[in-house]
Amino acid sequence: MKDFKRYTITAALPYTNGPIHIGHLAGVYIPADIYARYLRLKNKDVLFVCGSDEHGVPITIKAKKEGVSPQDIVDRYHNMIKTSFEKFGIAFDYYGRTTSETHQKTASDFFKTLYDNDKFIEQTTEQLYDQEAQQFLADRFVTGTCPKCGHDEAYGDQCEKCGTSLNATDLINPKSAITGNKPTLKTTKHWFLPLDQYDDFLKEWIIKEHKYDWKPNVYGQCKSWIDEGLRPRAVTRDLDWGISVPLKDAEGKVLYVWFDAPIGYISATKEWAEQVGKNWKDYWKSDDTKLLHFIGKDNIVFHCIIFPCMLKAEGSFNLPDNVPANEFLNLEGQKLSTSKNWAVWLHEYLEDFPNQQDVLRYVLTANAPETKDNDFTWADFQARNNNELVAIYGNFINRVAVLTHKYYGGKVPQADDLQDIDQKTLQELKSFPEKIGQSIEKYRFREAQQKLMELARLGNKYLADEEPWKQFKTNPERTQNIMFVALQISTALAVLSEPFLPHTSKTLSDILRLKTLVVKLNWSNIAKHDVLLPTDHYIEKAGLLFSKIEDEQIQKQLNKLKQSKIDNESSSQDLTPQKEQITFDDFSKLDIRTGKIIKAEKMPKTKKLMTLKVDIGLEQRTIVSGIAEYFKAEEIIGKQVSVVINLKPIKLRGTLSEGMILMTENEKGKLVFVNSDVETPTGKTIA
Ligand code: B3M
Ligand code: ZN
Repeated sequence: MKDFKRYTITAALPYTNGPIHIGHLAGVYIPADIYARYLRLKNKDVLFVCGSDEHGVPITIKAKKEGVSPQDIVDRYHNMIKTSFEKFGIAFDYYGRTTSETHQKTASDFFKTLYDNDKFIEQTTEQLYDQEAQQFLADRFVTGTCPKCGHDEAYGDQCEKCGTSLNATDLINPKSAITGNKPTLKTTKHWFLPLDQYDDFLKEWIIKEHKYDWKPNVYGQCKSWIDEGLRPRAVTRDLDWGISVPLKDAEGKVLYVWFDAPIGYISATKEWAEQVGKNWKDYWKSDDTKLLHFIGKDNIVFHCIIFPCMLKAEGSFNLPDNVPANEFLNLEGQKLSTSKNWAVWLHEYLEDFPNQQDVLRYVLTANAPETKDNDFTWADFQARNNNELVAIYGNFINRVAVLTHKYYGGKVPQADDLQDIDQKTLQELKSFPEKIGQSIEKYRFREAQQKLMELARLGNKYLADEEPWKQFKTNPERTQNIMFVALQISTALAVLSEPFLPHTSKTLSDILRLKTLVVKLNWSNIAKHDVLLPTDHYIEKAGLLFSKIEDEQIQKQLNKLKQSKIDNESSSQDLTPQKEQITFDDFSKLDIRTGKIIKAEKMPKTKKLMTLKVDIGLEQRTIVSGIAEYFKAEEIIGKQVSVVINLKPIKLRGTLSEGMILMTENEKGKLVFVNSDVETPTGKTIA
């Protein structure tokens, strides 16, 4: 990695229209935080900024829905989001907001500079208009079908499915998000950034210069947009919430949110520099500063094409060196959705798993959607905690601390007879900072964290192989050497865990009392010292680093999601029963038993029918069921099912069917058997 003097790291400014969830953390903030913490541990000059994106239509829509002002909305969520970040240890140097005075002025001046230098085209065009709401429809005020990929909920400025940036008039079958009406057209004047004039610049800068160092998902998207040809893009809007266009003839017009928001990184830098007495320009205009934007994939076009063109047009700013965008995280196989409450909200997580922020950080990094969309499941969360953090990392540290106290009253023992295995282990330990660092520098955070866990594994295995607890009575000297080595590994683990598991690293550093060491350990000096924790250094008693997560805790989370699903279904679907009401007496006439399918055959010459033999305890029944389109015979043999056994037998295609198997739909809309292990949200029967 070229040695830069300074690093300016930005993380996408979240819209302040709701709390944040695991998708935000996994996609943007954890990777950015790992990177920033790593560089700080290497004693680099790092500025890590973020802030609230407080303009734009998402906020206005939320305010309209609640009948409050946009300012009320941003005030509410700004604090909530900021607090969530702090609690999860996302260590920004500064967290700003785009409603701040500095930002208003910075964004306004930026626009004015481009205007004064003739960088815009002024154009009066026909734009979408909602007659009833008396409002122009741009951005998220209008949805329609994406002309590129056919996604039917594309927004007026972007399709989030394929990432393409759009003009509202490009949408097929546009619909107002305010009234649901079909928009009309009305003329209005706006200022456009002629992206087409930046074609040569983008081809040189992205396609040539960044072909190999940008992630393939980022590079690929950019290349295809550039290849298709870019068009001028309006940077102003007819809206009443935003930064006023600083021109005389621009009454009622504001800057497009994607014009002002990225400038928010610069304003945040100015506010931070003012506070800490630095020069903000060093972080944005100096050749030896590396600029990095951490974002989610839906923000690629804005950070790789539009913002760089703005910076280029202005002329005095650095361009980003890299834009390591992640793909999306799904939850239990389904797209995260704020409106459907299909999410794990950070503030709610903390209520259910207090002080377990690092577990979530760990799991989200282990499953980070770095190269493709990825899935978060509660079962995986539990398994990774119990089998990796508790069983490997926690177990190792616990043994080391407990035995050090038991054998040596908490003091690091003398080691003057290190054997080959000890030397080898200490040597291996020294390779970790470099190994982990290499992955971080390539933005491969999953891989980096796996390597960190290899260090914990190394420690755990070393103790298990050397068995100091067995040696203690007969060979106390050997035990001293083993414990000495184990304590060195623990120390390296405390330091190297910091970017990934900051809370754990702090607890472990406190146990080891690293602050009291003469040499302050960091990423760069671990490999340089033969002894990290010297003989006679006193350590505290073991504190619990991780605790087991029980099945009930996981079930509670799954139930929450199930409830969201039910709430959604009942609000979005007509749940009026399709059949006549029945009484309890009617229902209790049904004799339902559990049985096991012992034989299954598709009925010849039929599409849907399958002949089943079901064992219901005292007898076996033949049942003809209409499930052949959904299941293969061999898949269902041995399955537990619920059977109505007192249904009047009926002959179907010559076979007497002596009952009915109960079926339902699972949460993915798939047909499944009703059995004793499955709880059914909706009851549906087919014969
Ligand atoms: N607020 C979009 C988002 O939250 C937008 C990012 C701005 S970064 C300058 O996804
Ligand atoms: Zn699309």
